[in-house]
Amino acid sequence: SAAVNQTLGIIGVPFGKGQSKQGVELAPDLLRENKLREVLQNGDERLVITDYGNLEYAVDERLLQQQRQHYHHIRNYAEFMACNRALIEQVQLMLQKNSQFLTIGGDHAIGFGSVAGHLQHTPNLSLVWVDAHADINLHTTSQSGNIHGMPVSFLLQQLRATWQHAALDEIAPNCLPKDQLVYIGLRDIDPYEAFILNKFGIRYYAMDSIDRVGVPKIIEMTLDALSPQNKIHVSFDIDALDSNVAPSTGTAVRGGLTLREGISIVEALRDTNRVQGMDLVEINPKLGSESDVRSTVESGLEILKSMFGYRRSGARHWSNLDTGIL
Ligand code: HAR
Ligand code: MN
Ligand code: MN
Ligand code: MN
Repeated sequence: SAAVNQTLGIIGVPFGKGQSKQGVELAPDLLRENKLREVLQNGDERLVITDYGNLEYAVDERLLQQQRQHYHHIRNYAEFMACNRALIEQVQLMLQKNSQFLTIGGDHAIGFGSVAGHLQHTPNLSLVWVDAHADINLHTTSQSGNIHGMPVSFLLQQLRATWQHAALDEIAPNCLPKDQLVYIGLRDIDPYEAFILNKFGIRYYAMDSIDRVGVPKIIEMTLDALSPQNKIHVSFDIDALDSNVAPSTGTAVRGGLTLREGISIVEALRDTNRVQGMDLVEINPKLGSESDVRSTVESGLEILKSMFGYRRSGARHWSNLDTGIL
């Protein structure tokens, strides 16, 4: 691999108001307590990690007014926008100083700010959304009112008009064309989400496709679909993994990716050397038993370490070792 140092910025986003279960806001600090930094470092001194702590934000009157006038039927719109507005700025700061960044949620509502911030720094971006859910509801289609089921609709060029009162052009003028999005792992799509995915011809590889052709073929089709020149953002919802390896999450769905399939997807994307940003979201340590929480955190860390350094085929920095021993 390249001799240049790899620099990674980490931001924790303890935001849980995109859904209604307590606990998801504890995940960034819990991962840190479980040696996030050491796991990512994996003994490779060429990886320089900067942890920017947890994101702070403030709600203002204008957002409250947007909520009252236009978005009162979805929960916590103003908080969502305030948090994501801050995250959009934070991601750009991290990319000015680092070659890559990692956003740790929090619920998946923060996928909007993380990807939108990335798009403002790097307009030619592709997005791989690994999830059991499509998270593409509009405020007019959501059955739950939970905004973690909507972030993708804020990102896509073709859906932006549905958020006409959100002033998206002010906080995030660059958006994502629908052909630069691929979903992997879906298995719980709302009827109106299915309508949207099919109306716009958005590429999605649901679990049935993965069962038919396997992960290597899914990755091949994913990379064929995305512009080869583009950087890549990987937004990884822990509930993409099967609930037997990631039980502590707010909307667990059975029949998901095995941990090996998850690792395999992340490794293949990493090996393009084009991944510039990643999210890990929806770990909720208040759900399930102590051992459920432990296995969910361990699975999350396995996914992250495969993206940022660790290789099942042996550490990449072996060639830098002192080989005087032989
Ligand atoms: N589609 C459902 C809704 O809109 C469930 C969304 C659940 N989302 C997440 N993130 N857990 O993927 O409410
Ligand atoms: Mn999600
Ligand atoms: Mn999900
Ligand atoms: Mn607009």
